[in-house]
Amino acid sequence: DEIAGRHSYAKYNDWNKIVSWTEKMLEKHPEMVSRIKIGSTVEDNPLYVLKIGKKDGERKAIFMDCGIHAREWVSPAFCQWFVYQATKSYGKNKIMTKLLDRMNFYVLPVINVDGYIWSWTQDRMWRKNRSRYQNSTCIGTDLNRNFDVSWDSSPNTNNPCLNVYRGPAPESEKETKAVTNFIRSHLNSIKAYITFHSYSQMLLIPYGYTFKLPPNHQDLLKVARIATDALSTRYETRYIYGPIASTIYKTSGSSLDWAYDLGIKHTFAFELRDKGKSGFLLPESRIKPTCKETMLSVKFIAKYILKN
Ligand code: ING
Ligand code: ZN
Repeated sequence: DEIAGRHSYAKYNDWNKIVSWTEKMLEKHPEMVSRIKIGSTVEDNPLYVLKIGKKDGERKAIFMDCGIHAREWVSPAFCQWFVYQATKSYGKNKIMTKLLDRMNFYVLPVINVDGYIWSWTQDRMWRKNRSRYQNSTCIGTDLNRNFDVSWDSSPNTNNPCLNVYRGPAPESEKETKAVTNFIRSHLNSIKAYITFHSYSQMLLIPYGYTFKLPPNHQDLLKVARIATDALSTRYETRYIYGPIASTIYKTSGSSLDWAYDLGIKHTFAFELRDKGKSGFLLPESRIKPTCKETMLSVKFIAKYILKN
């Protein structure tokens, strides 16, 4: 509405603005964008995936999600930017045109919709979703500990009052279930999985639940190195890269490890800007630069997936 203002790529957009933005993308690019409702949240908000690219036939695909953690606002901002830039540069930018001719991108702009709304209306530092379980007065499950991969193997994740609560069972959360069902049913085409968090300036690869390295570690490490090099070309932003466990910390039940062990051999997690100065409260003036540099990285990963 008038008072709240319009959707902007240079600002953080609330959930209502993001929903109407998905509609705008559909209207603007009907031949290139479709919207799939993959499920709904605990509070009955819709979970929308935007499919970008040609609509006919089966193509290689990359699945990307943003906003698994409520307070990491620059993450959904990137997913919106990605859809905008990709559709806008089709037919103009040679690389993007080739990518969209030959592959599909599935973009989930906000997974944790209920938490995102809560972070706008009640608690800016909220991380988890908003589910409740009878045996605790504490609210919320950390969706990035709720996936069915070494679930419950790290300390503290069994405490409903902590930020890393794993939930009462693997895939107990509707948001997790919606994503895993969608990915499982598109496993033939999905060749890469990319998830966006903030903050720390890192590009993470498997594993989080073990210090063991996956069979194609060298490959993933090389892609991560070149992707972070590409990112830094724009503003010299420094990213570090490496396996989750040795680069940030050990984690169990993460979406990245789950997707990898399901058979998607190229999985990446971005920890976007910054390194802690503003942390989750990254100023709006930093949104566009963050998105522009990250785009270079994602484009490189997509080119690599197309070739290999
Ligand atoms: N960090 C992530 C977290 O879930 C992470 C780190 C990313 C772990 C990907 C596993 C997989 O703790 C933040 N900031 O949320
Ligand atoms: Zn996060």
